[in-house]
Amino acid sequence: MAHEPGKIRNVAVVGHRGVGKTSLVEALLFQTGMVNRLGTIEGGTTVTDWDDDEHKRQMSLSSSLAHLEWQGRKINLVDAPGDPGFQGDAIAALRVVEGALFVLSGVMGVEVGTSRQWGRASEADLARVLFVNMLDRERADFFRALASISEQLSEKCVAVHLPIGSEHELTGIVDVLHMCAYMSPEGDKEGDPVEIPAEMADQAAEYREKLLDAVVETDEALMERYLEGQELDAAEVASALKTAVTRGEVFPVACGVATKNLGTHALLDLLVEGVPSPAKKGAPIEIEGTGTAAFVFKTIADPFAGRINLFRVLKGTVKGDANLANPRTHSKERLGALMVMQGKEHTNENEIGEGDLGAVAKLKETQTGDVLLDQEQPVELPNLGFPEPVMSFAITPKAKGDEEKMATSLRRLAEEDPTLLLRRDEQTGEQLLSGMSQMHVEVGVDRLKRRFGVDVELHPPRVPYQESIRKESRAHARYKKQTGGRGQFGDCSIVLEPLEGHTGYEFKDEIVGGVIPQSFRPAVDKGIQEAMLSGELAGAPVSGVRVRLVDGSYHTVDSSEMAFKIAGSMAFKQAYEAADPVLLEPIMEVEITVPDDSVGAVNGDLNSRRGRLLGMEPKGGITTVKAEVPMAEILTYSQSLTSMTGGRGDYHMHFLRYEEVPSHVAQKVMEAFSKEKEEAKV
Ligand SMILES: Nc1nc2c(ncn2[C@@H]2O[C@H](COP(=O)(O)OP(=O)(O)OP(=O)(O)O)[C@@H](O)[C@H]2O)c(=O)[nH]1
Ligand SMILES: [Mg+2]
Repeated sequence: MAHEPGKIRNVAVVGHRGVGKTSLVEALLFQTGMVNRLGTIEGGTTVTDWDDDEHKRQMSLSSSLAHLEWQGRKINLVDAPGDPGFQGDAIAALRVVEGALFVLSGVMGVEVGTSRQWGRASEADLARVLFVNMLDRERADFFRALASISEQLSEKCVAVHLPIGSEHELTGIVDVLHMCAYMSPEGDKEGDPVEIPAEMADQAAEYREKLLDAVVETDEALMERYLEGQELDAAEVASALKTAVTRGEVFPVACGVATKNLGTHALLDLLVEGVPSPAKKGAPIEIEGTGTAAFVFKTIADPFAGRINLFRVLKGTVKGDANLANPRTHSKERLGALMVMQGKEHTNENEIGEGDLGAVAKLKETQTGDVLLDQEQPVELPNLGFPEPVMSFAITPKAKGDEEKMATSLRRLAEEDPTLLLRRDEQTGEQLLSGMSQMHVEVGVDRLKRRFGVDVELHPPRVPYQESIRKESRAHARYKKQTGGRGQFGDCSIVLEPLEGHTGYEFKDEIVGGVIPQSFRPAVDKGIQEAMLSGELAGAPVSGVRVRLVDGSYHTVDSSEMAFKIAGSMAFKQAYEAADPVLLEPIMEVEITVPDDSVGAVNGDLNSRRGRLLGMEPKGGITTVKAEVPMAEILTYSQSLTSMTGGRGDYHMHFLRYEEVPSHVAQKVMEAFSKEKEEAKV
């Protein structure tokens, strides 16, 4: 039986890396009896971190789906990875839900990842509930975290729960909405609410007042009565809060300890009350004019079960064994059994109703980002806005002959994760695997081996240098071979001129009086273009050159296209040497987000990478640094940033333009090139 859309809550669990999202999902499942014991990250026993690679690294690497029942509602939880390398999954998760549960560390407060996800949740206009976790840890401080939340995320964030005690003496939480308390179950099921301990009475009253202030702010009628000094009853406040939260006018801040299952009872209440149902909010992605529509937000490439697609029903009811159209591939997909996922486990269902999340296995071509419709019609596919990969490695199979297998397996991994990209660099000829971080690419490599049995090696990629010229030059070349029979004769004079910005190529035919017949002139051009593919400095392609073909001569019998091609290439090489050739390198624009206290280290480091600072934007403890940095210097930045910021930094970059390489650096590149050439000869 499908669930009524009004009784469903879809929640993406997001936040910075390692703040306890997966542990919290586990606690919620445990509290509601979906699992019988509270699994742990350390034991590799949580429902939503089920992959071997996740166990090995003790972190989430992809989104995982779970569900539970509370107060007669079905809550779907999408446990998203916090690491920026895997943010593609978090981005997609935020597109299929009505609400986001932001988990924060009580020690760290708001972090780079929190702010970034918050921005995305704002764009999607989601209801948001916050949970300050890890309050049992040393140096955890709920009120400090709360201050960072209201300063850096939104002033509309307001505490609804308070800790009783702190750090290792934390004994429970107070719920100032329902004016009750929960004592720490220390890993057991949380019991029913109890009375607020006497020593907490004043603080509870103070925060109750703050909560009321925030709530009446959103409700005029209530505000009037409140100002007149009338007592507002609990049900009224709860209902006004509920409305405000569902509309995104108030963001309640809860707290607790995921690993002890403290705070889950009150949190579940908040999710049911605060997150709007699909019936209330309407589909997060609009598809016009169709009866049934589902959106695939995640694809899992499993070598045994085949491909599994996780989807959200946008409209209508998806039935098992239905034939649905995929407008991207213009093909029909026959659905097999439908599944409701609980981590890696599933139960079969006959149908998945509107607003619900489900899964289906073994579709032929459907992948992340696709929609499935009851009938084919042109639709604009929702743009998930995945960021561009920021770093690339050259990838080669360890065993010769595995190239094809490597490519097909990587293509399957890319279906699962569109931010993992395999492409061939036309210039360097290398296969490049690009991803969002070094770890992201390395996890891809682990999966290649584990799932597809392909062993590969990663190397830093070659920098796609270019070459160009800085002044005009002229050369004359004659290619002549006359040794019995038909000979070869080509002869030309050319002038090279630099083009603006070191880009482009122009060929100007300025031959007068037919000193080279019309039919041979294109051959000169061709010869030059071939010579330009590999410049003399570092074997890099030459650009930014205008060639004028100004003079030449020919022989009625011996001249041929081939001879003029060779003459053109010879002339170019001569002229190039005289034209003050220069090496060009790609410059990247880099945007780095780091905690304020790392800005000094990061800027110093950029300086040593020949970076140019473009600007800095501090915002509530986190600074965005923009800079231009040569690609050659930033190939392995991921590791350095992690060590400079203790894993709290994040960056992305894109290609900007080519620039001349400073001569002392160019010297080294050229030396390396000639050494390589020597070695190749041996
Ligand atoms: N002391 C304490 N440790 C916690 C708490 N919650 C989680 N942890 C620990 O923190 C670590 C990270 O927990 P996860 O649940 O994997 O965090 P996450 O946010 O899912 O991490 P990613 O998905 O990788 O971003 C694990 O070692 C947990 O045992 C908590 O409330 N208190
Ligand atoms: Mg996790």
